[in-house]
Formats: sequence, structure tokens, C-alpha cells
Amino acid sequence: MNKDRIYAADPGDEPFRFNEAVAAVFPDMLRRSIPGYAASLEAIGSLAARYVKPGTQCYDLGCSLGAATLAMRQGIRAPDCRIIAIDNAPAMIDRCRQIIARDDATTPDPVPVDVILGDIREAPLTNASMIVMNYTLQFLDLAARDDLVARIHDALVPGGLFLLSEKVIDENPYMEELLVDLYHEHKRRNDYSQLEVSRKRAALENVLVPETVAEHRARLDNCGFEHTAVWLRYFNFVSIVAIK
Ligand code: GEK
Repeated sequence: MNKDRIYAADPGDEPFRFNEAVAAVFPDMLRRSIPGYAASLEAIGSLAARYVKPGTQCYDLGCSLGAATLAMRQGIRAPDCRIIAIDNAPAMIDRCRQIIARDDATTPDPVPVDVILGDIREAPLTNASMIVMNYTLQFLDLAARDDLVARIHDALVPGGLFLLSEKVIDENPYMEELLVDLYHEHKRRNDYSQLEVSRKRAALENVLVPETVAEHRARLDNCGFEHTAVWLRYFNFVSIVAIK
């Protein structure tokens, strides 16, 4: 695994982008930067085994290198399913296609996967029993979020599942400061320098826009999801499961 040293160098005013340099170190970046990331993938596999229904589609929106797609593929027990993995970063999609092709070659009777270069704000969604957005909604402009989550709800069959993982902000400024501080300490333990942590933070400003857990839950409720629960929280990173 290539080590993420992107912010060891000064990026100047350049905002964070999902380019080739990021794609090349991405597995290491997520493992060291997102507390709970491995747990999110494990749960995606378990939930796929329970919720994916025969003859339906699964979507991985903002798939990057396809880690959640592979977790769904390993979990799915139902026949005649298809996974559609979408990302708008060419560097991610090129590598994702290679990773899925390698998995195709080693998995007996693999669930078919379509890897699509495209914007999830415009992607058609239909006949889905499971839709995953693992740390991706946070990168969309706020105005587009309601519409996409409403379309996700509409695309799900009854009893279908939406898994939403996000970085969040706490409504209590004292707690927000504490959680950010603990998170930065966690990154320091994972071998990011203080300078790397602060440069990445600055580069993500206005690129990753977090909301509160209450805002996420209200959006899911407004879109008509029957049941929602936060099943994972680790500092300011959460994962929510919502059932139609
Ligand atoms: C994982 N889910 O490993 N349309 C399509 N893709 C987008 C858009 C958009 N409008 N905006 C951002 N992305 C993955 C990790 S990473 C999370 C997801 C992170 C894509 C972007 O190109 C990137 O690949 C992904 O969303 C977010 O489980 O880097 O913190």
C-alpha cells in the first residue's frame, strides 16, 4: 500500500482534489484518516447479506476504488443482482475498474459490477434494494443533498436500505472542539505530522462540508425513511442506516 504523504509538501492555496496523486495513496489515506472506516466496510457486507433482494440493483455512490462495492459483492446472497459503482473522478474510476477486474478473475460466479464515470447528482437510480454513500454526501454542494437523498428513497424497493457514512459537526461548539482535537490526536498516532494535519484541514475547507447528525436524520425523515439509526460513531465520523 502506497503511503499518503501528500500534505508533507505545501500545497499552497490548492484545494483538495480527487486526482491521480490521491488515487495512488487512497487506501492508506482512508485507513489512517477515517476512524471507523474498516468497521463501515464490515457492516456493508453484513447488511448486503440481509437486505439485498433477488433481481434488484445495489449502488455505491462515490465509489472511489470500490471498497464498498467489494464489501457488498462479498456479502450478497440473493441471485440475479447487479452493483452499479459511480464516481466522477477519472483517476478513481480507472483504478476501480482494474481492482474489480482482478476481483472478477478470482471470485467464483461474481455479482456483476458496472463501474461508471459520472456525477451522482445526475445518475439514474432504479430498482435498488441497497444504496451506499460511504463518506461521499459530504462532498456535494448543500443544495444538491436533499434532492439526491429523495431520489435514493424513491429508487429503493420497500424494505430497501440506505447506508450513509459522513464526517459530522457537533452543534455544541465545546464538544466540536473536543472531538476535532481527539481526531487530530488520532491522526498524529497514525503517523501524520501536525503540519500534514493542518494543511489537509485547510485544503478540505469548503470542499468537505459537514452537517450535524440531527440535520442528516431530519433529511432522512423528510424523505420518508421508515427507520433510521446511527450504528457507528467514532469522534466526528458517523454511519447511519436508513430503511424504507
Ligand atoms: C469508500 N466510498 O472507499 N459524483 C460522483 N462522485 C463524487 C462526487 C459527485 N458529484 N463528488 C465526490 N465524489 C468510498 C470513499 S471518498 C471519501 C469515498 C473521502 C467522489 C470523489 O471523487 C471520491 O472518490 C468520493 O466521492 C469520496 O468507501 O475521500 O473522504
